[in-house]
Amino acid sequence: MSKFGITVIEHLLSQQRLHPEASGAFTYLLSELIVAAKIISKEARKAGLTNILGFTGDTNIQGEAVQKLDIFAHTTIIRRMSHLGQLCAMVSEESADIIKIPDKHDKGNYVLIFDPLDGSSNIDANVNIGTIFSVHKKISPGNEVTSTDVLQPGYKQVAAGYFLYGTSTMMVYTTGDGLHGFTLYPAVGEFLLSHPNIMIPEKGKIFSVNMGYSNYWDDNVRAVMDHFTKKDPEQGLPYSLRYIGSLVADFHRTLIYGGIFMYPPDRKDPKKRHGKLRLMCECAPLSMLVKQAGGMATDGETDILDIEPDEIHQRVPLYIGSKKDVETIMEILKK
Ligand code: FBP
Repeated sequence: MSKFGITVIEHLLSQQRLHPEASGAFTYLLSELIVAAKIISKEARKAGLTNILGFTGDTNIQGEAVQKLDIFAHTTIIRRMSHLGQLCAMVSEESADIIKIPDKHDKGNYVLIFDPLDGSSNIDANVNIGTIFSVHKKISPGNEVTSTDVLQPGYKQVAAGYFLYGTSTMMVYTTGDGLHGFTLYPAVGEFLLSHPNIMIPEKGKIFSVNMGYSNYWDDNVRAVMDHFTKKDPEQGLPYSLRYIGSLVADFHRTLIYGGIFMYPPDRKDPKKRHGKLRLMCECAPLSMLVKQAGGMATDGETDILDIEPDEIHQRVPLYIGSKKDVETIMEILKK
């Protein structure tokens, strides 16, 4: 039977066999996260028909108005993952602090970090949205979880991925052995392998950024945009501009077609002086994925995976995508 079409669980088990020391705990953890994503996908698909569109009226730790589907996704993941006995803690974009595992449940050696619903500003307009996740191993001794277990640099992730709720529902993940994409086959309710060993083109033709902030950028950032919009057919310039405004969707397109996605720092909002996107639940997991696909990710100076987090909701600038395009950006930003 061809490789196409195996289920994600079969794939996880084949990945597990690559690690004879593996206990199966990680496979169990991801298989439950997949169930949570199927529930979120089902709810998102009928969003226009049920009372799940719009805002809850609350504001989250980021100062953003919370969408009903945000909270549905957040509570669904916590409910499914808390009782597994594989986690010692969780971090959600929607929670101010580390989410401890209730005492009534067994605890494990993994930390799950997630953005339950990325692109929430697009929910009501029926535009692609997603869930992003990152998994770390507990490093401190004893049962109690400490901030050192959570505040780990991206290169220490044992797995990362996202679910994309779009024309089809997809799962893209890595455990460090290549990057693989699966498509949910609604008729059987299974994620089937559709994109094995994803590799991003070395150089692209598309750049993705919210040009609406250009008046708030530093000159070196504007120089980057001048580069991608200048007329130079020999260099394949100008690039085409695409921007959905859902990180998962913009990243997925960049992964498949190549090119570059950027969220530079800007002076429009003091909170975004260091960019808008969250290091731990958005930038680090996507950076692990793009690296597995032969691409690169930087904050303009440092590889995103080498940044030591100071706090769980830390924001960083993000330049992610095809290797040659990221290298070009770092050259320009250095000037
Ligand atoms: P959340 O929806 O998880 O808060 O993510 C932030 C986000 O919506 C990203 O998905 C997207 O890339 C970015 O913000 C869009 O920001 P802006 O509207 O400033 O361009």
